[in-house]
Amino acid sequence: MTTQKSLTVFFPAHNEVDNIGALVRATDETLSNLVTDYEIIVVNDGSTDGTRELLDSLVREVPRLRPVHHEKNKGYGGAVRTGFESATKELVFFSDGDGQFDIREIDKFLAEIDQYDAILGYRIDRKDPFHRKVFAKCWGMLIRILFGFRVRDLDCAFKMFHRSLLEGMKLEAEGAMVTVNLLANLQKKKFRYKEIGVHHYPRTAGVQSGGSPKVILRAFRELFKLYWKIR
Ligand SMILES: Nc1nc2c(ncn2[C@@H]2O[C@H](COP(=O)(O)OP(=O)(O)O)[C@@H](O)[C@H]2O)c(=O)[nH]1
Ligand SMILES: [Mg+2]
Repeated sequence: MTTQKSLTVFFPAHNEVDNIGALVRATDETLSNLVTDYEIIVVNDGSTDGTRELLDSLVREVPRLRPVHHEKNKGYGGAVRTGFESATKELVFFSDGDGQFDIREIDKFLAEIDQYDAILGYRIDRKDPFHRKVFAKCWGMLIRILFGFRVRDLDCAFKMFHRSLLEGMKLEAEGAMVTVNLLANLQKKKFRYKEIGVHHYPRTAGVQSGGSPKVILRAFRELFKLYWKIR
């Protein structure tokens, strides 16, 4: 059923040439059956694998696609910020550009968003290496201790917000810490949210970087930098 909602969907993407085309097409097909007004933004974060060229040519086939390019790689947080800043519709949703989620599950989020400020996904059965799941548990506990809030799956890249909620919000994290930055800010505003389970699939192409030492170290650096500012 199509609703009158207006929706921006965005995906951060760094070197996702083998994933992003199928994801954009699936998103366009899904949204065309769900909402009357939408845009699909892909934030290409300085990819060097042809993601940029692919997106620029895909616009002819998917006119609702709006690629936004970073000349240089900024990191996940920088790309998420660009996504929020580029969004123009009333609702904003983001997921990953690697195809590890099923975009069709967005229908459950659209059905509930009118009653909440945000809908946050959690991965029902996370398809990641064991050490990543252990790390995520510890990270979640640390955030709970430092910031006093707990969500079921902090880094689940399947979240929807009313854009009005985000206006004027400053996100400073350049890395994976951006999710905590965002949720801590919203927590201060006492936002009302619901958590909904979504399925998660193994990566079938491209390289996973979410658990790399570089990403983890940066998250810790930004955690301590931001702790005093955002708690
Ligand atoms: N903007 C940006 N996105 C990245 C970067 N590294 C990974 N990504 C994107 O972030 C998403 C999640 O990355 P991934 O490596 O799969 O992490 P994981 O799912 O947490 O293991 C994917 O859409 C990637 O394309 C980066 O340096 N910058
Ligand atoms: Mg991934």
